Order: sequence, then structure tokens, then C-alpha cells
Amino acid sequence: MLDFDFLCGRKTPSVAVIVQPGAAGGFQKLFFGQEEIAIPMVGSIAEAAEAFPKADVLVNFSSYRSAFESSMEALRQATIRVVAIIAEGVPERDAKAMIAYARDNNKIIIGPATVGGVQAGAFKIGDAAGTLDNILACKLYRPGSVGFVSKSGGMSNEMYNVIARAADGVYEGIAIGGDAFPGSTLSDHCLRYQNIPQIKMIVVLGEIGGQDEYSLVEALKAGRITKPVVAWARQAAVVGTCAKLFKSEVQFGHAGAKSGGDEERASPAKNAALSAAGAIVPGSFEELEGTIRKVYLELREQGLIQPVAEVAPPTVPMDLSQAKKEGKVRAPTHIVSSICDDRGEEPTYAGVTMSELMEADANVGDAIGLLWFKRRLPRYATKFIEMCVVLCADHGPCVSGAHNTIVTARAGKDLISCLVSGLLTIGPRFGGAIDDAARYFKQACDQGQEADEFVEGMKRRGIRVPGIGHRIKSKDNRDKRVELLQRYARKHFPSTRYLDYAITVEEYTLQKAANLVLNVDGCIGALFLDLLNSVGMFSPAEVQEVVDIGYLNGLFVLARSIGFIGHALDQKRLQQPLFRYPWDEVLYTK
Ligand code: Q5B
Repeated sequence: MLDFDFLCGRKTPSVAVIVQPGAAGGFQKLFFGQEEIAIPMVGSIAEAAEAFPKADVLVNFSSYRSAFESSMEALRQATIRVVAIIAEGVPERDAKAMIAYARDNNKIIIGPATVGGVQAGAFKIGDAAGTLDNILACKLYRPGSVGFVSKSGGMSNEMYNVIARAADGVYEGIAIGGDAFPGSTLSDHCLRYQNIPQIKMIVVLGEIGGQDEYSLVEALKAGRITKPVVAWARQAAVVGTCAKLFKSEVQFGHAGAKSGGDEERASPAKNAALSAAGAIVPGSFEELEGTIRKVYLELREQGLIQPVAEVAPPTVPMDLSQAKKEGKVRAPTHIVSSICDDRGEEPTYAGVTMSELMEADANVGDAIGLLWFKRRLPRYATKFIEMCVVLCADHGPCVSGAHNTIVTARAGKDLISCLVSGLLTIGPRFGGAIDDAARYFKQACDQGQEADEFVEGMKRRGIRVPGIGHRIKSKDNRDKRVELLQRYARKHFPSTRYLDYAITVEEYTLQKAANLVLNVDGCIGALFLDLLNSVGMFSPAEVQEVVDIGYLNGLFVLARSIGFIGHALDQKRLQQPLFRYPWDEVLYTK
């Protein structure tokens, strides 16, 4: 509708407001020509009518289930004059009630089951007149001299073309809808057209079924319509023949297209009656275009129609998505992604489909292998990754992260806040020493540094050796996790060169203090170096990239998230109150 407005050269859009039941204000962003505009949204028709009293047409796109209620609400608004009901399948009883109300209150209903209508150069309801290409071909961006009315929306699109070819185009066209009880009839609109001075001739396309054409016949006979009317009740050739073959009433497409008695059968009764009343009825549908042209040219000759001043309509910019589809523009992408693809039939991780993963009994290690390392790692490697996740999932409620999570949960925060507050403690001292451990062990080992040389060098630089030391683990109270990981690696890894180096470092630091053990971060850092270097899938440069970027703390983050979530849920389950440190556990000092 907004594209049509723009094509017609409107300075302001015809759509004043969008009613979205329940919406609490806001707006919808839409294109008006090249500009984006914000059309306000309101939650009810009454609100819309109050805020936009000049908007006198409501186009009702609601489904057949709610069309009656919403249309009645619209009809009850003093400011709303016309209601177009697009929904098909509105119960006939509801349609009759709406029609009665509209008649009593001087309102106009277009539809139900209509595509709407168009006032050329001014306003279009919904999808009436079809695509922009059709609208341009029919010159609907500027008014012509023909008033057109039909039952069928699809046929009206076709007829806009016919009228543009045979005459100077339509001034106004309405599809009243194919239901048995249309809100406004063919004759209602013809009578309106009679009173619109710019309309010089009327074209009517009826169809089989109903009595509507006969009310037009009456209006013609009574002299209430004096403008030339070219009329055709369609499907005459086909239905007029075959409808008689059916014993009962038959419906052809539209709900109203039932062939009842002879009068309702299109051929030839309706066309004959129209012709007898003074309408100009062609001999066949094929002759309709020629008949319209003949009447139009006669009116031109009589000076009743002046040639329309042709205007070049503005070009409605094509939507980017459409232009892309047609290969007319190229636009840069905004992000690059190389690890997965969700566009096909099934998502892939680094090219491997979900089905393949499930068939292979894939584990968390496989997902990490594909999404972090972009490799289908061998089973022993994915099993090792999974071991890291399982073994690091939790280490009690007293570690920094779990404590934070617990305090946050007890402050009544949501699960994600609890998790995040725990994760934010992961860093160089707690859990986040894996990358640095890998970095320093690799550098020292690759350079052939002895353990003492390395440790003392770090000390001189004031750096604690990442991966060494623990608050509760020591020489005599070893970390079982470190033991289990080592045992697995020694059994399955082709090489444990970096682990062996880390052990020599541990042997040296243990001489300094009993708690300077190789900790779980240091063990994972060293073993991951061994894995990457010996699995035969990574070049030395790729291993260095993993270490430089810092992939490995991700393992602790991933694993410990499981534990933090557990702690948050546990606190909530236990309904623990707000946490506050007792004063006697704080040293107050000056
Ligand atoms: N000293 C971990 O320290 C800790 C030294 C060192 C040289 C070292 C400390 C450290 C490196 C970072 C690291 C990961 C802060 C640990 C983890 C996950 C966890 C946690 C859990 C889980 C412990 C006493 C003396 C001082 C220090 C010297 C200490 N560490 N020297 N290299 N690495 N490590 N983090 O016990 O002469 O007296 O000044 O920073 O790898 O986080 O379970 O709890 O699963 O959740 O507080 O396992 O080792 O020792 O600071 O009192 O130091 O030892 O210089 O010497 P502590 P401090 P001096 S695993």
C-alpha cells in the first residue's frame, strides 16, 4: 500500500496507523519510497480512531475467526466510514449482521473475501491490483475515466489491464468479494460511480450465482444509472452449459458462485437481463475489451472524456532482498563464519552433518573438535577432551567461582546472572591458567630450558609459573584429576613430551614448597600441547596459533559452567537466604 502511495506521488502515506490487538504502542518501520518511516501501532481500533480521526477507512486483515468482532468494532467508530474485510470464510450469519448494521448506520463494507479495491492515483486497499509491475502496466498511478466493479479480485487485476488497453484506465475499481452475502453489491458501487463526476463510464464483471446483477438491472431500468455501463456476467460459456448437468446447487470457486435456479445461471439470463435494461453487453467475454474500447472512443468523440495527461511515475526502489535474488546488486556481508552452517536441510559443524555425528555416537569432544579446532579429531582425543570437561565440572562450593555463584543465587538473581558471576572469576589464578601454562611450558620446552633455569627465570621476572601451585593440593595430597589425566595420556597419546617437561618443573618447585604441584590447569595445558603436536592434524604454526589465541581456558569455562549451574540451582532448591559475611570474619583496620 505504501509503495502504491509513493508511485502515485503522495506526499504522505495513506496508512495512518496499524492496529495490532494487544500492542502497547510502538511503531512499525516500513519503506515509503526510499525513506524508512515509522507507522504508529496501537492495541485497539477504538484507540486508533481516537488518535487518528481523519483515517476513515479500516482495512481488516484479521482471520475469518476474528473478522466479525473486529469489523463490528470498526463500524461502531464514528470516524470510520468504510471497512474492507479481506478474510475468506466469514460465516454468512455474521456477514448478514454486519451488513444490517452498516446499512442502518450509513457505513460501507467492502468484502468479506475481497482483495479490496483501488482509487487510481490515490489509494489502494491491501493487495488489490497485484504487483507493482501490474500496477504500472495498468497505469493505476494516475486516474482514468472508468469506474469498475467485479466480484472477483483475480479477475479485477486482469480487467485493470483490459481497461488500461481499451480506455484511459480506471478511476476507481472495487472487487466486492465472492461471498454469497457481500457487504456492498455491484449495484451499490455502480450507483456511487454514477455520482462521481470523474467517472464517465462503468464496467461491471459479474459471475454465476446470486441475484446481485439483477439489482443492477433494476437500477438501470429505474434510470438511477445513466452513465454507459458495459457489463458481463462471466463463466457464461462454461457454466451456462455444464451447471445444468448437475442435479443440485453447484459452487464454482467463490462461495457466492452457486448456480441455483435459471436466473442465477450466468448464461444467458443475467446477460440478457442486463442488456434489456440498457447495459452494453458483448457477445462473449472475448468481445469485452473491444466493447469497452468502442464505448470509450464514442465518449471521447462526444467530448465527454478529455485525454488524460500522462505522467511518468517515480521508480519505487527495489527491496534489497529482491534485488539480490535477481542478481541486480551485490552487498558486502557483515560477518564471516567458518565453523558451521545452518542454512541447509540440517545444520553442520565444520561440514559434518548432525546425522553423521549421531550415527558416529559423537560426544562433547567431537563438538569441541569441530567447532573450536575445525577438525574431526580421533576418538582418543575427543575422549580426552570429554575427560577434561567431566573432571573440571566442579571442585566444591569453596572455590572462587562457585562462591560467587552461590552468593549471587542467594541474592535472588536469575540462573544466567549466577552463572556469569561465577564465570567472571575465572582468570590467571583460578581456572584460567591453562593457556598461560601451555604458552610458558611450550616456550621453555621448545627452547630446551632446564626446569630450574625456567622457574628461576620466571621468578626474576616476577611471574608465578602458570599451572603450578594449589591452595589445598600438595606433594602429599595429590590432585586425583591430574593423576587420571596423566594416566590416560600416557596410555593413548603418541607423545607426552610437554607433560614430561611440566613434571620436571613440578619436581623443582616442590623443592621450594609442598603445595607447588602441577595443578589441573598446568596438566591440561601441557597435555593439550602433546595432543596437538602428536595427533598429526596440526602444523607447528597451527599449534602456535592455538596457544597465541588462547583456546584452552575455554575448556575450564565450559566444564565449570556445569558446576556453577548446579550450585545456582542447589541454592534455589535449598531456598537459601541472602548471604552476608559475619562481622567477625572481617578484619576492620585503619
Ligand atoms: N608460589 C594457585 O597460591 C595459587 C607459585 C609460586 C612460583 C607459582 C598459586 C598460583 C599459578 C596460577 C595457577 C590455577 C594462587 C590453580 C585452579 C582450579 C581449582 C582451584 C581449587 C579448581 C595458589 C606462596 C608462595 C609464594 C609464592 C609461591 C605460589 N605459586 N611460585 N610459581 N605458580 N599459581 N592457577 O597457595 O616466596 O612466600 O613469596 O598463582 O596455576 O584454580 O580447587 O581451588 O578446580 O577449582 O595462595 O583446582 O599457586 O600461595 O600465593 O600464598 O604463595 O609460593 O610466590 O612464595 P597460594 P601463595 P613467597 S588450579
